[in-house]
Amino acid sequence: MASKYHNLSDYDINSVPNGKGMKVGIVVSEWNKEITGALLDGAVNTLLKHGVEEKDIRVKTVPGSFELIFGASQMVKTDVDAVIAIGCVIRGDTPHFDYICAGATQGLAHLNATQDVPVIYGLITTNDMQQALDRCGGALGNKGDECAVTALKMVEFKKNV
Ligand code: DLZ
Repeated sequence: MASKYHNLSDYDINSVPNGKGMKVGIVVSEWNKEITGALLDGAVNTLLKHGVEEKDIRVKTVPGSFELIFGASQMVKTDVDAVIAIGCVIRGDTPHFDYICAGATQGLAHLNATQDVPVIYGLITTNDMQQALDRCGGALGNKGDECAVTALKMVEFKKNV
């Protein structure tokens, strides 16, 4: 589970389906923009690398991670094959962190279980800024890459299930 034992950008390139013709929506939170922007870049670059065309990647921003639920719930109603929700919540001095993390996670999990389009969990929840930097292109890779690969695999899964 711990990312410190796993580089988020490491994957077997041969196991990733070709994304040509797949449409992917990305909902990205503006909070901690430095982090979410880097996660977004990772996701987009990985999708392009695996054949998704630029015109088939739709990016929309929402104010904070809590709004990822509404953003993703709208995005799944469009013609996309998968939705990636990208956000970053960094622990502060109050329990707010726990409520946002729990709310966003439960909301996204609910969508994933009830809608016809896979919703990929690209929310990073960290104790401090350094842990977030490590996971958006730093020492532990980029969770955006991981989400893009997961999206392609889940679209393929749905095709074959
Ligand atoms: C309010 C808030 C706080 C304190 N921290 C974060 C954060 O670290 N990451 C994040 O994505 N959003 C944060 N927010 C904003 C909430 O997600 C949400 O936008 C507001 O509570 C309004 O619904």
